[in-house]
Amino acid sequence: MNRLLILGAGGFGQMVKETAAALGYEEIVFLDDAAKGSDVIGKCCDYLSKKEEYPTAVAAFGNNNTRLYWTDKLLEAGYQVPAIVHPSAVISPSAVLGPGCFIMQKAVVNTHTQIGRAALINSAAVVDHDSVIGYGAHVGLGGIVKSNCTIAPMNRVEPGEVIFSTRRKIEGVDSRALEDALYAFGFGPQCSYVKPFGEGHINETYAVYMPTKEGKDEPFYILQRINKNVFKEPGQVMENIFGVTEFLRDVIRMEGGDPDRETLSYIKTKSGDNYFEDDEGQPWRCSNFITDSVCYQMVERPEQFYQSACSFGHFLKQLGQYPAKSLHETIPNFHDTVKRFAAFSLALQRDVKNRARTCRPEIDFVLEREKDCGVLVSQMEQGMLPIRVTHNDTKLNNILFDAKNGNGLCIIDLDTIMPGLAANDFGDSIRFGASTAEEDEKDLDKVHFDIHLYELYVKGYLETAGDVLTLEEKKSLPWGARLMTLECGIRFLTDYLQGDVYFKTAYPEHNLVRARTQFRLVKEMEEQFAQMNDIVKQYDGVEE
Ligand code: ADP
Ligand code: GN1
Ligand code: MG
Repeated sequence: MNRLLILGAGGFGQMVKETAAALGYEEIVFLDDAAKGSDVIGKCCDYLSKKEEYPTAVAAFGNNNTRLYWTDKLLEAGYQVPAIVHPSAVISPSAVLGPGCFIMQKAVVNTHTQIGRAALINSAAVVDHDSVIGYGAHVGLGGIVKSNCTIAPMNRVEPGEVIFSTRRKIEGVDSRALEDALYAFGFGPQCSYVKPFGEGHINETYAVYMPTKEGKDEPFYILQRINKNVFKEPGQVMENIFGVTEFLRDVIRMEGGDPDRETLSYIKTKSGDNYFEDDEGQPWRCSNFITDSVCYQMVERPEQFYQSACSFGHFLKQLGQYPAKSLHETIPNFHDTVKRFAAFSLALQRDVKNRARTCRPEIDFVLEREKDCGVLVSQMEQGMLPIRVTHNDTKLNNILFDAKNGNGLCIIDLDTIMPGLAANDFGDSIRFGASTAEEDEKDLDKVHFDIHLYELYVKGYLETAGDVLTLEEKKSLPWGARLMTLECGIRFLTDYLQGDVYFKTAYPEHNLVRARTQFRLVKEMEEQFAQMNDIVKQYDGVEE
């Protein structure tokens, strides 16, 4: 016979008895210290002696401490202690119910919830999805525990009370703003941990790790705080990025590629915005993490540089039909080298950190090249060079390579997509990638312009984009390399003079060290300029 022993014959005990009867228990008896009646067969302390006759028992006390205490005693004694669920309650099959818990009439226990042992979910209460009710806790009559909440063990939710989502502590989160951003994109309840990622000079980048079905943690998203000092209008940056990436998805699909891996997919906040603004007014955005990809700080094998040329050449073509007029200028005059020179002159004149005396040779290097700064700007102003949709920050670490086959996979860091010159995109890649050392190498003897890498890049770029570039544009490429390198050096030196207000730095001379490597490369490009021009001629596809 199906028998149940109930400890506690008070009001709640009687409710449990009725529930047990509805569940099909045929003989239901009580142990109680005070109550009398034909169905009370002893005191609670007699429980050990009843096990053989009644191997199934629960502790039905309204008081949390008493209910938990006796539930644990029954479990210790080896009783079967079931969860008692009223037939009118609605329980998700994915909910996990602990021993000796009670789910009363018309209660709702939603998906992926956990109800601890001896917890009580009273009549008409609701526990929404992904919430956890600790052992011995009580959700009172009609109480509502919203999704993703945790009710601590032994706590009480009052009748009719509504509990709003509580936040978990996420490992790696060291600021309120980062936590707010994670929750704004909806990752808070699941996220395993976050950690700083990448080596960009501008934004603050984090990889967001989530649990997989196999129980491992993997990076699923890239969360970035956009540098508002650099990008004054983050809304415009994100409008550009959403526009371009959504356009690219269609192009990639038409090419037969994989739109989820060959371009970034940006994710909106839970309230549908392109980015999240934290309490301090700082903008955060989020994209998918491209798995099985590699990012290089320096060319490791020449083939990689050829691949990067093909990727950037292809990118230029993919955006050939993008409505350039719809793009916002996210950093005004970004590659106007003449204006960059003017900004440098002003910083030098002000010399707010008294640093000019520490970098005289570098200052002279720039001053001697004032005229060069105007070469491409004037060609553009004369209409000799077409304005295209360009990336404007084409360094090697703004491409992800496919870890499996080594091919260029996805162009990232789309903040500076703006109307611009192909020569600048070409040139910025050369500046960074055709160097024998990293951008901040202190030993200048290690820093050289590698003309073989340059040739590989010319080859890849013209093989992919050569059919859309005009002859004048092709001829402008070597100047692009010289001027992007000079301009970047000028920008590093300007920032050094201004006290490191723009680029991230790791030590006080970091920007000066960077400027020096750029000027070393410029000097070597100047020495080999005739050869640089010849190489472009060799691949420009024009019959002599
Ligand atoms: P910054 O403007 O600071 O350079 P980036 O957008 O280039 O910021 O990101 C910094 C680094 O983070 C990149 O160089 C790359 O290593 C990594 N990264 C960025 N986005 C992704 C992504 N979606 N998937 C994988 N790695 C990424
Ligand atoms: C910055 O964001 P990141 O690190 O990819 C900079 C580029 C410079 C580069 C020098 C928006 O690129 O213009 O060429 O550092 N980006 C911006 O390494 O200023
Ligand atoms: Mg970058």
